[in-house]
Order: sequence, then C-alpha cells, then structure tokens
Amino acid sequence: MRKSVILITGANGEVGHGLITQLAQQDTHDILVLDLHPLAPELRPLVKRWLTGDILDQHLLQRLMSEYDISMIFHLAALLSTRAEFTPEVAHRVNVEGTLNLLHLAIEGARWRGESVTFLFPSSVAVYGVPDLATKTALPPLKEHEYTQPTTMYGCNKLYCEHLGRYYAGYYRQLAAEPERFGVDFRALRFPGLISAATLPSGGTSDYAPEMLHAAAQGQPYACFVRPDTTIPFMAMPDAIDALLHLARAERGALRQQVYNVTSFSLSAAAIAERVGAAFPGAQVTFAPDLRRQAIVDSWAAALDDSAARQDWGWAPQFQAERAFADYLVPRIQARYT
Ligand code: AKB
Repeated sequence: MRKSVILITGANGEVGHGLITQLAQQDTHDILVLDLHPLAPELRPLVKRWLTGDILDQHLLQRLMSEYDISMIFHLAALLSTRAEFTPEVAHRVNVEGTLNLLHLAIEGARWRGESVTFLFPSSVAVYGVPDLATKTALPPLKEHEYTQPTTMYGCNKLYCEHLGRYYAGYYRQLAAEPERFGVDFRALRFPGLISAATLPSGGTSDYAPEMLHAAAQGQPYACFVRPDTTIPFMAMPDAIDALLHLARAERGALRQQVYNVTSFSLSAAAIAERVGAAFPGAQVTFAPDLRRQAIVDSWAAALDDSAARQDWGWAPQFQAERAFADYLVPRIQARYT
C-alpha cells in the first residue's frame, strides 16, 4: 500500500520552515518534502522523508507518485521577483513548468486515489502592475481581478499559474469522452511581502523590510534600495502560515473563487525604518534607491483588498503592524542574534 502524505516543495524556503513546524505540531499527516538543497537539519526530525531534487525532474515526480498517496500539495518552490529578472527563462521553467509538473502529479494522483488532491499555491502581490505612481497612490486596496498586468517575469509566472490551477481544477481535458471524475482542488493565496523573524528571504524585491530589521538587530548598517515613501502590503510569517493552513482546511463549498488576496498591513519604507529605529536604537538605516528595483515595487499594489477571503473562509490576520513588530518580529529577531 502507498503511504498517505502531504507533499511540500521548496521546503527549505522561508514559508517552508514555518509550515513544516506547524504541520508537524498538528500531527495529522506524514510530511514528504522536496527541495533543491538538503533539508535544514532542525526540520529533518519533523518530516517523514526529505528528498533533494528538482521539480523539473519528471522521473523523480513519477517515483514519488508510485511510492506515496499524496493527498495535499503545498507547492512553495519558486524563483522570486528580483532573481527571476536575471534569468527570466530559467525563472519561467522553474515557476511555470515546475508548477505544471506538480499539477500533473496532482491530477494523476487524484485518479489513483479516487479523490481530489488539494493543491495550495502561494501567489503574490507581484501579479499586480499599476501603470504609474500617481495611479498607485490614488487607488483603493486592489481586488483580485484589478490591475493584473505584471511587469516582472515572476509576476507573469504567478498570474499564469493561477490560471493553470483554475484550468486543472475545472476544465482539464474538457473534450475527452470521459471527463475527469477526481481532479485538483486548487487554492491560491496572493501574499504581500512576508517578514519572518526566523529566516531571511533571498531574491525578492520586498526583501528591504526584513533585511532592514535583521541588519539592525546585528548592529549592521543598511542601505534601503527603495525610496522612503515606497508603500506595499506586508505580513508577518506566522499569519502567512496560518492563512495557508486555514485555506487548506476550508470547506470546498464555501470557496467562491480559486485565488484569494490576503494582507495584514501596508507601511512605507520610512515607517518601517522608524519602527526599526525605535526597537534597535543603534540602527543605521539609509536610503539608496536602486531605480530598477524601485520601479518593480512601484508597480505593485499599495494595499490589497482581502474581503473575499474574510467572507468565504474567515480569514483575519493576528498580527497588524503594531503587534507584528512588538510581539513577534522585534523580540524574536533580538533573541536570534543574542
Ligand atoms: C518578492 O519580492 O519577490 C516576493 C513577493 C512579493 O512575492 N517577496
């Protein structure tokens, strides 16, 4: 008999760390993880099995399917927005072809198990593309369907994968004589910039917020690569994990859409620097905007409308700005470096 598991790709990343810890605490399923790099040693006791491998390796994915009954997939592996601009074609392969491979694994798995496979996909504020700063400043929080003309490869990849997920969930091989009886239950979250106390991001364009905090806690100077007035939405990592788990548990019938915005607070880079300065009095934050990264962040929504998530599955963040800094980020980051 194959063993029933939850599969997590990109498990070594920032979200993977928190997700594995939470899922292991819940202790309802065995966890199988896949990452390009060996799983962080502290996470290894929490999982059933960890594999070092590539989501583009079809043989490896087939092997996983032959060995395991995968009931749910958290597909976290991706190349983030800054890194993707250096190698757009590689980003497309990892972000789009990788996701396609996982969706295929899910639909084949569903056929075998005679039940749908739940597919959790973290999308991003990067799917938005507002035309200019004046428009951005004047706009109310954006709904899921508004201003989705991304300017980055990563944003295009995430937006397209949202559509792929919708296709696999509702229209896969729609002209076949026998329709798919069991498919993919695709659920996507559009995250804002995430800030974790436990890990540092790499390759993103919202990274200035966590970088500022972690540098200050270590007594290092930090030159912020965006202007002080730059504003985008953010979320503390525990809320991001909570949102993923909450959406995974939601009743299918309650979900009116496949893709949901979630957000916690929108702050300018200056306001973040102010909070960092208050928490770490020796902090040396300066501003040295990189005009090209600046243009990327300027094209993202200043705030997200997450009312659909609140209505359909009861989403509510625990950490607004004040609490995120006072109760989570500052004490945990302080502890990390002392
Ligand atoms: C990035 O900056 O690429 C990510 C994101 C906003 O999705 N953090």
